Amino acid sequence: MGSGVCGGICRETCCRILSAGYLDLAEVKQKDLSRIDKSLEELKETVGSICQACASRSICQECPLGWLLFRGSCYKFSTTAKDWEGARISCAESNSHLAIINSLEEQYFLSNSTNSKDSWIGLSDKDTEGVWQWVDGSPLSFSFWNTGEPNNYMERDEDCVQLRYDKGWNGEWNDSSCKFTFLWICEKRSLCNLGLAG
Ligand SMILES: [Ca+2]
Ligand SMILES: [Ca+2]
Ligand SMILES: [Ca+2]
Repeated sequence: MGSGVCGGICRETCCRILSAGYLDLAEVKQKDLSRIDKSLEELKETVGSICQACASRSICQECPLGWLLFRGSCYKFSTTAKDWEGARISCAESNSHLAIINSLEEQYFLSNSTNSKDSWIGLSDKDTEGVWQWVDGSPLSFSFWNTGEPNNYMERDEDCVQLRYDKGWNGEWNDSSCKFTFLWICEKRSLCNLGLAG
């Protein structure tokens, strides 16, 4: 508080004004700080309870109503039959895709959940005969063909894959004509597992 700040005001008055101002500011700052502290505490509590809820999985509905949860994916089993392309479109309309089966666990879960009804999955060789591709463009790594499949049976053009159940089959894969109508299985990522592969 040199003469530059105090200008023409006498030094004592200037000091009083300045220190009063400083005290006011300090008080405001203290109030703000405690308000920020309080907000911070509340935020910590909120984050804590969100984390707890996440851990106990109660924070969000993992799958929409009517979808079954298995290892980070939600599955819907249709109740009507369509050809493969119709089934593919139906899944897309509910923001999902025809089931992509990546493991034996997923195969068993799905084949046990269809009520033994033949069901389309998202595998076809309709683009290039003999090159099997999932609907997301990924190539075939895991497979569960029945013995002798895929076979383009009776030299028919069998380009789409179903889980089959008649005549002693138990959900093994069969290439079938894409024009036949079957039930189908849609898959999408669970809401609580957005980071996991679908
Ligand atoms: Ca899958
Ligand atoms: Ca074929
Ligand atoms: Ca076949």
